[in-house]
Amino acid sequence: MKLVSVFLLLLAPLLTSCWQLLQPVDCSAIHQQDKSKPSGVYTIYPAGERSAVEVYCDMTSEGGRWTVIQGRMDGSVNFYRGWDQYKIGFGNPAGEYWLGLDNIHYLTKNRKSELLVNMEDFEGNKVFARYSSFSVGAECDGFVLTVSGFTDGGAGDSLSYHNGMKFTTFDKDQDTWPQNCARSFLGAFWYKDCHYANPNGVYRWGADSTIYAAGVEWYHWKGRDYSLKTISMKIRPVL
Ligand SMILES: [Ca+2]
Repeated sequence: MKLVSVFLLLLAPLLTSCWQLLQPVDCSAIHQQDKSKPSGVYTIYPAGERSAVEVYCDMTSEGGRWTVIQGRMDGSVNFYRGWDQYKIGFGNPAGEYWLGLDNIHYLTKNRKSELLVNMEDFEGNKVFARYSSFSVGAECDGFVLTVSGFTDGGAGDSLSYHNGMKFTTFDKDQDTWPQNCARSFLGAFWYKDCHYANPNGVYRWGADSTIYAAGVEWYHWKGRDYSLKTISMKIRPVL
């Protein structure tokens, strides 16, 4: 009996490293294991062995290793959802989805992470915005966004304005505006008073001013009434 215990103890570090190989925490870990892995849908474990979740890994943009936390591309998924949905995540990792605030928190809480936001308009123009530091706090503090270190890839900086804000959904108002920004701009985000970026807004097909500033927007690139064709937010640990 004793011998078995000692044996297991000796084995423990080996088992732990095996689990890390079998249960990668993010797309960066998958890339580190095998640098030939292509972009696509993979299972990651942001918070231990019971936290399996499917995500899209971008293994090519700007050196790859990116875990996609948010993606819009065709309007196939309804993003006008409440707090519980934004907390746990929703959608399809092969298409449009939101990874979930809990998962984003786990992925960024103990590791310095960077953020890349890729976007495209309906004319085929592609730009990006990059931030050298990105993290999301715990639910008990309102999932506060911390973002800094902007680099311009043609998109302009529409996210630094949201730094330090809590997350707001139509059923949980944590913005600084008298009304609820999520209800007025039909999305869910780290709204302030209210937004320069509305990536979770209503999917529309390009220029559309039917409802002011409610589209999938990145103000510093396309203004208030242009809804983007695609936008994806992706993170990776800074090595
Ligand atoms: Ca408010």
